[in-house]
Amino acid sequence: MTDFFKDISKLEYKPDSTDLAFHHYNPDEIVMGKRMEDHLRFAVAYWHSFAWPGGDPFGGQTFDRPWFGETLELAKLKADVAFEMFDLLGVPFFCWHDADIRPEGASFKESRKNFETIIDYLSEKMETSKTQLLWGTANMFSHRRFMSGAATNPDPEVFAWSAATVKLCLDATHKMGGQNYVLWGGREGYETLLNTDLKRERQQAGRFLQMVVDYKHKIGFKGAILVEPKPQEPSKHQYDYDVATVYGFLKEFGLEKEVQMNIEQGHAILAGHSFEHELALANSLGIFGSIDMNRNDYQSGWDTDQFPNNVPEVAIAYYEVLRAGGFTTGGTNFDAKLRRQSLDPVDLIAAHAGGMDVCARGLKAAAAMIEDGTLEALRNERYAGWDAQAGQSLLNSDLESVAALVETSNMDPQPKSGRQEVLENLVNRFV
Ligand code: XUL
Ligand code: CO
Repeated sequence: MTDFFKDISKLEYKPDSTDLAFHHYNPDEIVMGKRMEDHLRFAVAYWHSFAWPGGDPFGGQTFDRPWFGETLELAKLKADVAFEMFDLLGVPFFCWHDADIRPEGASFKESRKNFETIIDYLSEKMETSKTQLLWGTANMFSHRRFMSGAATNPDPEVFAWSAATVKLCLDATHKMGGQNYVLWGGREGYETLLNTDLKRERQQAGRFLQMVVDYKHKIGFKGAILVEPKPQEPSKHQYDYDVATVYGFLKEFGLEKEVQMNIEQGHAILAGHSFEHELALANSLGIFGSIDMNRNDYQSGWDTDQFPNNVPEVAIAYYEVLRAGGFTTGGTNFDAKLRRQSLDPVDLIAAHAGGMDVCARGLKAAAAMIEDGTLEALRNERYAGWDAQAGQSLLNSDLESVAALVETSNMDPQPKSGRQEVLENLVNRFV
């Protein structure tokens, strides 16, 4: 045991207490026939909670963690503290980037050896812990070698380095029994079109993703390959802009049956969408996978990665998750970080506990809306004409026949209310 969380004890569900506890998240509570824990499938993101030093564009490190530094010994201390936090929170999952968990070496080989040492260390911890791996991923955006992209880099050697990195991370994810592998291309995009061959870069990205999918099958990794869309930041423009753009990309390279989406709340907002829009679209395209839960500051326009605290927004998001049939390999990863003034160990615990409570409230509200059924009934009623014989035969007809039908049947369509305010009032009863 380290003494990092020395004054904090394991969190329990105590709805009426004012202690540091869960007030809404009750893992064993049954929601729509399933334990709440199995619905939400919470994961802690290693990078924000244990690797991020608290910097922003105007200031450097604010956190003073005893494990900061690039040695194997410190990486092990970081892992010890991480698993202590997982245990305090009782979370079923965590997620990592290679760079979060291991010290960078002087060469690829040295970094690989460091990585493998830490993967063994984490795997050992997982043997006696409830917390397992939701997904692994490669950080191919922080080191300067990736400044012009990873798979989309103008330099083929960076493409090769990136391929070697993903192979390593996919191997480790597979070995640890990870349930998914994520690709987020923070620098797979451009800063200026003036120096960018957009066509070539997209082809490189397509080939790269094909290689990842081929390798997944070769090693027998049964988890999902997930792409995480984001429109910009750090790049001015990112190729994986949003769900619709990524779907077009997957279709172009014949990968739409192989790859699903990891959808992040803050990224949806940056793309000018709502979280629920991205979730509903992915579901309708058959590519919904997992979520990164957080929230952006609606005024600043950055990806601020704050812990969620808006229950109505989260409820509508889980409503779409439930409509998609819930998570299979996916889960709720807190891709969220403390504010840089939140210096104390207790802030890390409170942030996650609060986020878990907000998600629990959202899930319960979403389940109540599904169980009530009025929303779905009203939606279905709106489209009832398409379920009737006349509507169905229109879809099997042709332009000329449909045109003739309009006159022969004296068609006279009557506008009907969309009932938006009624529906919003209805949702308000549940959140
Ligand atoms: C960055 C982001 C990443 C991915 C994993 O905005 O969301 O942390 O989730 O690389
Ligand atoms: Co994310």
